[in-house]
Amino acid sequence: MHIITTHKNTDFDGLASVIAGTLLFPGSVGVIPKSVNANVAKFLSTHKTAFNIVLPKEVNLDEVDTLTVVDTDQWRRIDRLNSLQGRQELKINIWDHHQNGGDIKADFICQEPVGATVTLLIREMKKKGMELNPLISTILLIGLYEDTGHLSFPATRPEDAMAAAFLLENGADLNVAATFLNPPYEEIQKDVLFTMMQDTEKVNHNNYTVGINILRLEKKVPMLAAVVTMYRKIINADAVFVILVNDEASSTVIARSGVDRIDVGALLRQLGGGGHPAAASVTVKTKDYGPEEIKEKIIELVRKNRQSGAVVADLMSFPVTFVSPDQKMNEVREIMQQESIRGVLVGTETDLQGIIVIWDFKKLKLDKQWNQPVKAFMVRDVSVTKPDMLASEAAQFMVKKNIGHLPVSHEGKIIGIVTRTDILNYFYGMLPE
Ligand SMILES: [Mn+2]
Repeated sequence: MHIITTHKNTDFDGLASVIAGTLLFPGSVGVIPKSVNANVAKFLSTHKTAFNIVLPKEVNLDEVDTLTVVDTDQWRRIDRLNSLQGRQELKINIWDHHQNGGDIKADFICQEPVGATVTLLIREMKKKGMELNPLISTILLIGLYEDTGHLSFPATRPEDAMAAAFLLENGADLNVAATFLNPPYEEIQKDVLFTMMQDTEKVNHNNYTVGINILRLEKKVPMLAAVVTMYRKIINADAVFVILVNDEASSTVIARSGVDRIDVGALLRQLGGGGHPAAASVTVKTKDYGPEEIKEKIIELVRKNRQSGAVVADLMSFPVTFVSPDQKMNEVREIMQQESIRGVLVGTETDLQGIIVIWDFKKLKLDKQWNQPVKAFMVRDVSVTKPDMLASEAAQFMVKKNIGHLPVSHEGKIIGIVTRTDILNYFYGMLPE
């Protein structure tokens, strides 16, 4: 018997991947954990019979000879199948898009950093030339959209979009998908959102804002993760961490990020959790850390977070062209034309006196002014940066100051210059060789 299962607290990507697996591998049975997310439970309550899926307790584990695990690679995340661990002659397959390095040792692994696990299974379906009915296409699309934020999360890959196209071609129903993806907010969710907004503590660090919140709820709130996503947008934070006190024994942290530089998955992994750069969670036992300690820990992690992003030294141009303050304007213009640059620095590496950029030429109204020295037209108040400043921060600084050239100073010497072109190249991933 071949069973296909996924992680506990099953989300739509997990469910969709199991269902895709049962179609790809004829004769297999999907095993859905007892605990599933609230919106998945709602979906299953009306759709369960349409699929070849059962609960773990309905499986006779003695008959299992093949185990396929989707959307996780960790034993502790799957439900009640632990007795299979270490069984001789059990064939194990993994299909996953997480990069956690889990402890399930598999005979076959398809693990790639796409936006949703179901994308990897859809690739296989396309290869086999399978056609899907609208119901199957719709549930697979819900999984794909949930994990990629409707193809908008930074982890989304081109193949996710092509998988979505395949599902739409096969009749996926966007109206049905929307009902499950955007459940209506009810009074209970609004109350929680309001409570979170009132108690937010904001931490500013390295030009980004992080909201942190300890939440004690009297009863379980469905769709809390969706509320946290909305909460981040409403308080306009780059990332949020909501510490939900479950009971005396444990708390669960739900984190959301809207920027590349704060990878909440990486941050929460340091507390034993997991997830993606944009969405992650962890459950912490109170005997390890109480809610207040978790908060301190998160603030510490946020302050230590030095995202691996490029720094100014990685993208600056050098060597830098300097002209003397007495150089005539027509000579300066010629130098800029020859070198195809839009600005030059005035002075020397160790004595920066000013900058002149192509826009400053507009100050020259009369022909004879082209014979005057550059010092008469240059801008004297020049902002400089350091080589270890984050590229994204340099970009923000240049936008704020409305400047196109930012000289880079190291130990009293100008060693390079960052231009708008350098910044654009960086943000579009076109770093020079
Ligand atoms: Mn997933």
